[in-house]
Amino acid sequence: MSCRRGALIVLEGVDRAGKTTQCQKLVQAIQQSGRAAEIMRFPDRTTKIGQLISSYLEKKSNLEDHTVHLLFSANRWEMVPVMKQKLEEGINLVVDRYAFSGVAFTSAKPGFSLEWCMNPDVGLPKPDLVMFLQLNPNVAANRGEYGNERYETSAFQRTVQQRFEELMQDTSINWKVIDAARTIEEVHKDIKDLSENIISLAEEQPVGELWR
Ligand code: Z5A
Repeated sequence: MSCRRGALIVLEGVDRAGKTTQCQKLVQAIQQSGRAAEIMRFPDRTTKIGQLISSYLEKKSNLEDHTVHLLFSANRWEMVPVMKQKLEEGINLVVDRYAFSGVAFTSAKPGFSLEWCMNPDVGLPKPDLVMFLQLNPNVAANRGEYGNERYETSAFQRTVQQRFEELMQDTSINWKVIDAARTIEEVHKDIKDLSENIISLAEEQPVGELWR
């Protein structure tokens, strides 16, 4: 019997919504249920492209806005062979930010349309489920100060949130909005329940292509 494929599950959200915390808890929960699961995150700062991005985010270097957008996309494309192989092997991938962050952050800059920003990511492996961790900026503020990286200002993050809301109008994507203002365990329970359903459904279907 051929191996059933893994599900591609993405967590998105604004700064400090709890994406990393929840990705780690979800991977543990899937593994405890006896299935394979791994975490991935974008940007993946370990590759050469990822190091260029990391230096830009840390404000150690400047890059032209179109250029850095394409680098974020290239950083996803360079991981596609690995992602496809893992999914085919039956490993469930839990991904901390994906193309939706790419579009939301660049299109929050002046002069960038959603359409232009989406184009480089057309055809990436399509997530079976995208959970958006919704968090009011005032609640996020109680989780500590913004860091020193580029984009970590409240005005920019508000525009990013609006762009995410526009992206969530797209019914070709399986979006689920999660109230991230609750306790870590309450948020985790919702994420785990939604993921369990999608893991069973995804087993029966081929991996789709994003925005195609
Ligand atoms: N970016 C881009 O421009 N283009 C792209 O294509 C991509 C990304 C993919 C990468 O940041 C930056 O790159 C990001 C988008 C841009 N810029 N910004 N802003 P990153 O991925 O390296 O880091 P991050 O995604 O910004 O991390 P984060 O948003 O700051 O954190 P988070 O993952 O959402 O949250 P967390 O680390 O799990 O939790 C934050 C704190 O809150 C921590 O102390 C937790 O213990 C606490 N926490 C978590 N959950 C709760 C609950 N439920 N209650 C109370 N406290 C909680």
